[in-house]
Amino acid sequence: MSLEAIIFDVDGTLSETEEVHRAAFNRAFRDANLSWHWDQALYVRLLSVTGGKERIRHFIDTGGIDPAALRSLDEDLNWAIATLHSSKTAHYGRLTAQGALQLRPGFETLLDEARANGVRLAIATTTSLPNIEALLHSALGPQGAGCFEVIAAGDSVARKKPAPDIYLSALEQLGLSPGVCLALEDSNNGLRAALGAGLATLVVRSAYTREQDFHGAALVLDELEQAPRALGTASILAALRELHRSQ
Ligand code: XBP
Ligand code: MG
Repeated sequence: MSLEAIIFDVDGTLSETEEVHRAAFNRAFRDANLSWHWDQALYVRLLSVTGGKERIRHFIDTGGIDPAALRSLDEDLNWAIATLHSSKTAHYGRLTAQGALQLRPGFETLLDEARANGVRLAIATTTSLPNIEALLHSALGPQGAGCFEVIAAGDSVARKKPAPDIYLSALEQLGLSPGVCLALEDSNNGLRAALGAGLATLVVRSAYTREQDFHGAALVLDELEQAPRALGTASILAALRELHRSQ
């Protein structure tokens, strides 16, 4: 079966976004007069929980804060977390609009090659749609989001990665079986989600996931642009076709 579609993770895969997410979380906490500050050492642990709202809740539930700070939040904790997360998303959009992010090496080339050769493109991500649109607009221009035929994102499914739900949603919207697709991921959570949906997966390690376990990946690279050399092909798309064929 030939490769008909490529399904991309966003954060850490398309772009090294997590430092901008981390800055956005900290600005939202500051705006809410919370003394919370997520440094890199803490954030690498918190990233084991996918989803920004779920991550904030995990931080609260695992005792990361003093009870006084909790009392400063709305009595409806879920409402308070949702409000904090909306503020964070607004900060992320502003930081991204200021040019804080670009695509990782090789990704824009792959998008161009895929579109020129009729390979369909989709996104399956835990992050929220405004964040995706902000990233793609900043990195690819006003037509950026239009590159992708399907964008399966965030709260559109009941269970976030490592559950396979978001990849199953992308496959359903594409109308394709996993056997004619390839997933690109950067994290153990994302890899497990893609494998759970039956997708062969290429992993490109990212800054926050470099030490994670990628057992089950079809191939693990430090950068996508290494794929042609790793697979003996002339282009990145040809490398992904070869990787898909060999699975
Ligand atoms: C990564 C995530 C997201 C981001 C933060 O998603 O788990 O939660 O860290 O974005 P993926 P939100 O790797 O699947 O793209 O605050 O919008 O969740
Ligand atoms: Mg990711």
